[in-house]
Formats: sequence, C-alpha cells, structure tokens
Amino acid sequence: MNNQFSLQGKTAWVTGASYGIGFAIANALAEAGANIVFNDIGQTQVDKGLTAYKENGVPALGYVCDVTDEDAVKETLAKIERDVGVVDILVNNAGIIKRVPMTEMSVEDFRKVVDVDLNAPFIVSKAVIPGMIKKGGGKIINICSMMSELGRETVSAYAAAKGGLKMLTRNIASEYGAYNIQCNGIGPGYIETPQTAPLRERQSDGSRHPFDQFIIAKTPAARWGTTDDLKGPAVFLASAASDFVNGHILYVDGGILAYIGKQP
Ligand code: NAP
Ligand code: GCO
Repeated sequence: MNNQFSLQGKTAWVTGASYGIGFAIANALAEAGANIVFNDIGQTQVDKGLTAYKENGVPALGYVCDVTDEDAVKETLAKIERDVGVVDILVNNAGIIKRVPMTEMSVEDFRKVVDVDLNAPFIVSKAVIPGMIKKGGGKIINICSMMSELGRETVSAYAAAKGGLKMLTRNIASEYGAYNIQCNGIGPGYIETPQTAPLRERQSDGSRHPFDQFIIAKTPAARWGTTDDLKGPAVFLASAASDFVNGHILYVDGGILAYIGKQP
C-alpha cells in the first residue's frame, strides 16, 4: 500500500510555491520522493523559497516566472525539462485575491484576479499536458477554494475564478483522462497563510477579528486549517493511489461545506 503513495522519480512543478500552501504541498511531495521545481514572480521570492526548501532538506529548483505570461511559462517549462525532465505532476497553486465590493471593483482588478487564478492554470496546464501525454500520463492538481462552491461579500472576482477553476479541472479530466492524465482539485477551507492574515488580525482590544470568530463558528473542527492539513491530500492526488480519481474536487475544509454553523 505504501508504494501507492510513493512519488519516487517523479518531477513535480508547484506554481507560486515560495511560501504558503504551495510551499507546504511541495515539501509533502518531496517527502513522498518527488523532485521539486517551483516558480514565483520575482527573484527575491524565488531566492527566499530556495533557502526555505534547503533548510527543509529539499533540493528544489526555482524559476522566476509570471504564470499569466504564456511565453514565460513555455520558457520555464523548457528549462525544467532541460534541468530535471518531463513534468509528471503539476500543482496550479499560484493565486491572488482582491477583497473589494463588486460594484466598487475596477475591471482591471477583476481581470487581474481571473488572470492569475483561472487563466494561468489553463496556460500552465496547456503547456504541460503534451509532455504528460508523450510520457504516458500525469497528474494535475488545481488549488480551488470554498469559493469554488460559495460566495461572500467582496470576493466576486475570486469566486468567479475559483468556480471556473473547478470546471476547468473537470474539463481537463474529461478531455485528457484517456491519456492517463488525472486532473483533480483541492479545495482548502480557511487556512492560516499570508493570504488570509488580514482576516485573522487581532483587534485593538486584543479580541479576535470578527471574521476569525465567524470561521471558527462555521467550522466543525472549530479551528482554522494549517498548510500541514493539505499535505496528505496533495500526496494522495499526486500518487498512483488516485489513478481512478478524476475531475474530483477534494475539499479540505474541516467540514465547513457540510455544516450550517454553530448557533450564536
Ligand atoms: P499566498 O500566501 O498569497 O501565496 C500565493 C503565492 O502565489 C505567492 O508565492 C505568490 O507570489 C504567488 N503568485 C501570485 N501571483 C503569481 C503569478 N502571477 N505568477 C507566479 N506566482 C504568483 O496564498 P496561499 O494562501 O498560499 O494560497 C495559495 C493558493 O491556495 C491560492 O491559489 C489560493 O487562492 C488558494 N487558497 C488559499 C486558501 C487560504 O485560506 N489561504 C484557501 C483556499 C484556497 P508573490 O509572493 O510574489 O505574490
Ligand atoms: C476570503 C478568503 C477565502 C480563502 C479561501 C477559502 O477572503 O474569503 O481569502 O477566499 O482564501 O479561498 O477557501
């Protein structure tokens, strides 16, 4: 059974993985035996990521690449294939959020969120899939969200993008499953990362942020998730253990989607 979860000899590309969820997932894939490559927008972030991976004993390779730029993605993939080999596992993790009431959001900001959170997974998957087909198969994991299923105030662009990413996941599964490519999603709940830090800031009187309290009440586990909670699900979807799982969004949310919420 353990061999089913082994990633020995596999090359995994995790986008936007200098820190946060991507960094945790990359470390988990490395622990399962994968060779890790990652990218980030700037050299500063890539260098910080390389240092952090090295501290964890992970010999990752890092590349500067804006995942919304198709030419840059193609160039980065060529470097990865030269340096390590064909990408066996792709984790489309890079993402941004802008929290603005929809009627106050600029078209430019809406387009930027959709560009990173939806168009980029298309761009990177489109680049990687031909190599997977030639190699006889591969794994694509798209990092979705609670907002792939639910809306809330101020996150219209993000929810639209993550809802679209759920359907892109299902369509890649449908179109390329015949080539032994499994494309699934991970839908993290509310996870303690820089992206959600504004939602957890202590108030001036030392009390918890109202949204922090809201999430605690909405989560049966009565806690925020940590990036460690995503490690096992990522290894499962990246490994042979999930070879007959395709087009599935695995929600790692402590039960939020199943729960009406604790009575105030
Ligand atoms: P994060 O802390 O903001 O990290 C996002 C990473 O993506 C950063 O390294 C960022 O690089 C990189 N990135 C952003 N735009 C990029 C671009 N155009 N090209 C390349 N890299 C880019 O976010 P996170 O909380 O770890 O979230 C990671 C993923 O999980 C995102 O897709 C997010 O939507 C999703 N997610 C997060 C949560 C949560 O509660 N945290 C829950 C569900 C889903 P820079 O540092 O250079 O900006
Ligand atoms: C927000 C949060 C969420 C999380 C995550 C939940 O503002 O509601 O940032 O969007 O990031 O996507 O799954």
